[in-house]
Amino acid sequence: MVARHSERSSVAAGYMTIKNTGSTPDRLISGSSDAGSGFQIHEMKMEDGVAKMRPIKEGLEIKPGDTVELKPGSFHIMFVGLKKPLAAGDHINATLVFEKAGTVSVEYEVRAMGAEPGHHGMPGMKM
Ligand SMILES: [Cu+2]
Repeated sequence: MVARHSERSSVAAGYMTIKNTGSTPDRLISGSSDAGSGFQIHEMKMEDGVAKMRPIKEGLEIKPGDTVELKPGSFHIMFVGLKKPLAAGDHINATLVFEKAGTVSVEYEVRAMGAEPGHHGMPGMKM
């Protein structure tokens, strides 16, 4: 699990891979973290050549057997209202809330924005 931040920002983006090993669809509906007051599930899309992100109100569905990758330019977690600036190497404890699987605790390691692009060696999360 990796969270990225930019130096003067009060938000950070979280990336991870979620695998649904069950036989029914599940949905990431909310969550929380010890880094700040807000936890949002976002989607990034290109619109007229501009990257725009929006909160996914209905949650992020993961079909049985599917793997959903939260990554730059796509789905991500947005940590907002950060209590203090994050520094590379910091750890964020977060809780993901799934419709069926319930709450799952995860730990994020903070990396600077733009460092190590394209990390795909993240451990999958078993549900
Ligand atoms: Cu976002």
